[in-house]
Amino acid sequence: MSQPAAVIAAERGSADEFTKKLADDNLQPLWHIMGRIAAHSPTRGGAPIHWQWPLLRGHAMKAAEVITTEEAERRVLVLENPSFAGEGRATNSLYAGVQIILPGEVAPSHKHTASALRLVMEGTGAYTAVDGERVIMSPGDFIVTPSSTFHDHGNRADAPVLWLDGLDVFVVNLLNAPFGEEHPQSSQPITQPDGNSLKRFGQGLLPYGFARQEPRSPVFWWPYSRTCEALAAMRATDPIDPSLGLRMDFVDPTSGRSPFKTMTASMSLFPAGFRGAAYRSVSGAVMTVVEGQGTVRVGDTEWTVGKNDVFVVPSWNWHSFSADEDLTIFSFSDEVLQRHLGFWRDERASSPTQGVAT
Ligand code: 1HN
Repeated sequence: MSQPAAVIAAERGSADEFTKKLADDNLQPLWHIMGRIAAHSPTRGGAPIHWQWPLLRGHAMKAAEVITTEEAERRVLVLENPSFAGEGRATNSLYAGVQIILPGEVAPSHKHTASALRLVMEGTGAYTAVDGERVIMSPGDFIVTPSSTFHDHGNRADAPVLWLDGLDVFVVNLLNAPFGEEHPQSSQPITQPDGNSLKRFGQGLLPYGFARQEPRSPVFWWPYSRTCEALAAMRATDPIDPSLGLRMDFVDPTSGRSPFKTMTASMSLFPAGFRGAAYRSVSGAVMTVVEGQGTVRVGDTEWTVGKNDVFVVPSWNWHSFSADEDLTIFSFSDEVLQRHLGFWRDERASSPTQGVAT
């Protein structure tokens, strides 16, 4: 039998009072927050967002006029998802930024728990030094800085160098595990020939007695020329995935696994004429166009994307790619971490229009 409105209101009032009393004692009724803390599907991946390269590059060049790398420590424009205003997140779990370093500059050496990746966007001849070794950067190169390794950057060329940074800082912060330290010298001492680790550990050979230092990848540079060769070989022989095109994941050649425990990075080629089927996974991703131009659809948003544009495909958002010319896209996400935890899932559209707003 239904109760009179006055009785319901009185009960509601005493329930509100009860909730307030609980809060005073640092208690919460689970029935008020359960939907929020244990949702039935992902809702907090942030918004789909697209930054065009001319805008990013223009702001980065301006930043280079207003602050030095020494002052800034790292001169980076953080790609912030508007759903996480003020938090510096690109997705719920990933950090992304565009870094610029001018000729003659040094970004001083430091180390931190967070792992970092770089994808070179413009300019040749800057370097990243990791653990006593430098790699010389060229566009399209993929470079990693493993957790807690000293790293610094410098530009010995005659033009600015810009790259995309990706870090797992929000995973580290979630677990409240950040530690960091400046190196006593702004450029760490170099003890190895440039690019030596790729030669020693990246050829399907290992020095006799090699012992892995988990979780550190001994290779930290994947030159774009090699990535292109791998993709071209894949294109010649392999079927093209209807959603993912031709995708190669970057791996530590000594383990066959992602160079990080937290982030998966990949390079995908969508051959000219590709019309991708909709796809979604629980790992939100940050992507950038390395070569070509195409169309990306995320839910009911569609972007024309060109070289060095950066965009975010949030977790569990249906998305698809089309390419009128060969389109090469770099992507990073938390896929490897979610797979390890047993959380990972993906879904493919069962009809060509699924996930596409009408
Ligand atoms: C960092 O160390 C770099 O080394 C770039 O280039 C961006 C963002 C947050 C924390 C550390 C770099 C970073 C960062």
